[in-house]
Amino acid sequence: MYYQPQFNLKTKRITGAEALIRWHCPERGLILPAEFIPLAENTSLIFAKGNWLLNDVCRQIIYWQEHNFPVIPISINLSSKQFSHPDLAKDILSSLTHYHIQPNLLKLELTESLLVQNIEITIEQFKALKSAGIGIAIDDFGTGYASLGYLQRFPFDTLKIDRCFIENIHHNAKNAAITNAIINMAKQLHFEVVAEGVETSAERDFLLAHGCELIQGYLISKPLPTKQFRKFFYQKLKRVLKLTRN
Ligand code: G
Ligand code: MN
Repeated sequence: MYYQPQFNLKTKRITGAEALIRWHCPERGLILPAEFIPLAENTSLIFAKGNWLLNDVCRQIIYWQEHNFPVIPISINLSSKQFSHPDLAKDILSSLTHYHIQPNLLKLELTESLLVQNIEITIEQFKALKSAGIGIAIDDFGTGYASLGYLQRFPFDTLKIDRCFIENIHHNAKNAAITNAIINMAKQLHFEVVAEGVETSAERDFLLAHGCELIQGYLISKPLPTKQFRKFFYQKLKRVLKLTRN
């Protein structure tokens, strides 16, 4: 598992992280989830993987807690098979109970294309997860086939703007218009809004000027293995403490 920080541009602090699975294949090197998750989904492997991933993240949260490291909410991405599984809410809640983890330390990310399938079955499960205190984010917002009606019916807390709209936002008038509309809508609906795939300081400055304080992307950091992630966290924290002292 790798962890990519989410960063608040106003407070200059890391406010969370997204857990991202990576496969180091002895023959082919690093393989990204876009390639191996669809393969796993076509077999029943994904159920095993989904539970492994959740439990691995839980163990990591516990490890950080036990070692007095700052604990921040961790987001995980749900796959389509996991999403439509009738025991989804039960399995997630029982993992949290098993590891004694506060539900507000976990966030679930769902892509729009997941929502379009099985909406009626899953809406109840997500209401249960949300009322337990787990955060729910809509991922890659703007690229799938979901209608705005999903925003009204589904219990989201966070909206993540897809990186295709963030790219070159300071030069691309269409991207700027779409992103501004998403930011404004998210604010009025009282969702937290996160810009994904921020790669340049010009993109960052544009987002901050237009009211989007939370960002994720290579400008802040690539996804990191756990030890490097923690090191990075402390480096950022040191910098904030220095700034506030001066
Ligand atoms: O769909 P989702 O947002 O979960 O995708 C996360 C993926 O995006 C990860 O594989 C991660 O490595 C990649 N990613 C994260 N930040 C950036 C970025 O700034 N630029 C690009 N091109 N990819 C990114
Ligand atoms: Mn995601």
